[in-house]
Amino acid sequence: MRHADPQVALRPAGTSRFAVVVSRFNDAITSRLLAGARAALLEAGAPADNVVSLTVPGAFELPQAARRVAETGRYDAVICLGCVIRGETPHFEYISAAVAHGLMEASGETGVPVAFGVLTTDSWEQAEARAGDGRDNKGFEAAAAALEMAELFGALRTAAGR
Ligand code: INI
Repeated sequence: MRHADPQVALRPAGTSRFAVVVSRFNDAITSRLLAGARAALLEAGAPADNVVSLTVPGAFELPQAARRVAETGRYDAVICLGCVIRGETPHFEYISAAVAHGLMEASGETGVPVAFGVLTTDSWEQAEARAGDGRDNKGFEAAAAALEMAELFGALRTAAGR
């Protein structure tokens, strides 16, 4: 099943700054998501100095870090990357739900867009399939969403005279 339209152009990064928060748990997958996110930001013209990446132990820690990063006011969007696999933990439902809700809250409470690049799959194979080289890499998709949201929020600030 395809989720991304590879024909859709990335929004230009402009002068926006991005923080990528990456979970170390299932690093073989999340490092691939980070590569996808970096590829998207690079393709969108983001200078290397405008992209920082930070690591956290597991997906559960992503919302905590995303919130603190957003609160610094230094970033126009935060991209969160992680991988939770159902077969590997009885905590799957708890972690997945906590991460999804937590990232939404972090965005809502800070006013900074937070992109959800967290795989929640039934198997390692499904995770690998979403972390490949193409534009349907979930990290690439999350970065594409962050680019669009950073641009949108910037336009809204300008319209509001801020
Ligand atoms: N964290 C993940 O990112 N993915 C997982 O699949 C996972 N499993 O399987 O448990 C996982 N657990 C760690 C969790 O995110 C926290 O780091 C840990 O509970 C400490 O707070």
